[in-house]
Amino acid sequence: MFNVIIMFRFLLISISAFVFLILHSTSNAHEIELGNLTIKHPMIPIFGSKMKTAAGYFTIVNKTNEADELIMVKTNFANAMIHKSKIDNNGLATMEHVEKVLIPSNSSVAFEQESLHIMFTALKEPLEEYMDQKVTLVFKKLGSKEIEFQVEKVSSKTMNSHKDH
Ligand SMILES: [Cu+2]
Repeated sequence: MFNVIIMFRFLLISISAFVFLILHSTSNAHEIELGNLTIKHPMIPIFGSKMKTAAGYFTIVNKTNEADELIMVKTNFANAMIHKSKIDNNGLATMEHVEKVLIPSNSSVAFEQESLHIMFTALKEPLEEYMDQKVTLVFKKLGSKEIEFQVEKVSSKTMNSHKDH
């Protein structure tokens, strides 16, 4: 009888953990429809309160038969530009400024770690978790679109590519 109670408790805990996971992942996976393009999960990871720079990540999905281009990024809270990380011949991680990013038809482009990202420098004030930040993405065809980026605390172990710049 005692065992049954323990099992029942265990089952309840598992179910609530499962429900929590589902709720959590849906709230993380926010998508913004911009007509021809969809922006998936725009986010800025933060590692602490002393960051002088930050990076923005998201995925742009283009389900149409027409390509577009991301030609500029703007924000009030920092200087923003498009960067691409790469590994140089000496095996060191570097990054370069990218003028524009082609969003081909019927495909998606991921801004993610060790790849494309929005580089934020000269932050006007520290980024804080849950204080979402507005970023304007300027597309050649679609025009200017203001997006809310979720500021999310992450451990430097899971995302350390931007600790050093
Ligand atoms: Cu960068």
